[in-house]
Order: sequence, then C-alpha cells, then structure tokens
Amino acid sequence: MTRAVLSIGSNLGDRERHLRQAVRELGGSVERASGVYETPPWGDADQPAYLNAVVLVSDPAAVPHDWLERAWAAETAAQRVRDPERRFGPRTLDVDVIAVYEDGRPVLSDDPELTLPHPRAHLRAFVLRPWHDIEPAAELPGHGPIARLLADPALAGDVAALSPRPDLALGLTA
Ligand code: PH2
Ligand code: MG
Ligand code: MG
Repeated sequence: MTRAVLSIGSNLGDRERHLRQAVRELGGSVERASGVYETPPWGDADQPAYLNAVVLVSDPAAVPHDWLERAWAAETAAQRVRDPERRFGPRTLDVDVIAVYEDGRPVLSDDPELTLPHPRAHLRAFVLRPWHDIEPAAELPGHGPIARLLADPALAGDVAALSPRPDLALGLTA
C-alpha cells in the first residue's frame, strides 16, 4: 500500500485541460485534488504563468516507483515535449512526485530518478499551499509540518504571489 503526494503544473496550451487530464489519467487512485492556483514561474522567469495543484493518490498495489511511471505516462498523454537545454522551462504538463508513504511511513530515496521527498518541495509555495489546503496536518519528510514551512518568512513573497482560481475546480476537492 503506497500513498503519494503529486504536484501538477501546466504553463503551455490549454492549461486547465492539461490539469484535468492529469487527474483523469491517475484514475481511481485519486483520493483528493486541491484547488487550482495561478502561480508566477519559478526558475526561468521568461515563461508564462503556471496553473498548479496538488493531488493525493493511493493504491494498495503500487510500489514507490510506480508513481513516477504514472507521472511520466500522464505527461506523455499531454504531449509534453522535453527540452534538454531547459530543465525548468515551459511545459504542457508536469507531474512531480513530492512524497511517498509506504504503509504509513515516509519513503526516503536518493535515487536521482526518484529522489524522495522531492528535493525542492520545501522551497515551493506552489506545492506547499495547495497541499496544505487539502491536508493541513501533513509533514514533508525531513522538513517537518508543511504549515510551518509555509509560515517561513523566506516564503512569504511567493505565498502572496499565488492566486487562487476557484473558477477552475478539478473535482474531488476537499
Ligand atoms: N515547474 C517548473 C519550473 N517552474 N513554476 C511554477 N510556478 N510552477 C511549476 O509547476 C513550475 C515552475 C519545472 O518543473
Ligand atoms: Mg516540476
Ligand atoms: Mg517534473
């Protein structure tokens, strides 16, 4: 039995459709989807704004690596084209595995393909805020409660820059 926290984002094409498609691709494993936020691009500034959300998934049969494969499958289904020159560049759909729990315990991994928890999640307001909305008591393994991470003054500017988009619900919202 594994549970996972997935971050989904899109900043190319029909962004809302790509996020909805990600939820559809993840199918019956989806337990909850957060609301959608419009977020300024992190990393390369010269790209369009993102829509971001967080999805909680679980599957009695899935091993941790399965979530990475399902993330890639969803990205491929959204016709994502990878630009090896631009690691943080624009994309139709990005599905990142933020944390995985196996039988309730956090999975830690330094596999470069699937580093767990996600090595930059604690710095990303566009991950922490929607996750906190649907799981307020959650902890990011190794970093403590996400409520505390979100309250860090270093993140205040990024948190303030997130705009909720209640017009774009993905379904299964808490
Ligand atoms: N994803 C990136 C790079 N920058 N910025 C925002 N706001 N949201 C994202 O999902 C995002 C980003 C590469 O994964
Ligand atoms: Mg990403
Ligand atoms: Mg990614």
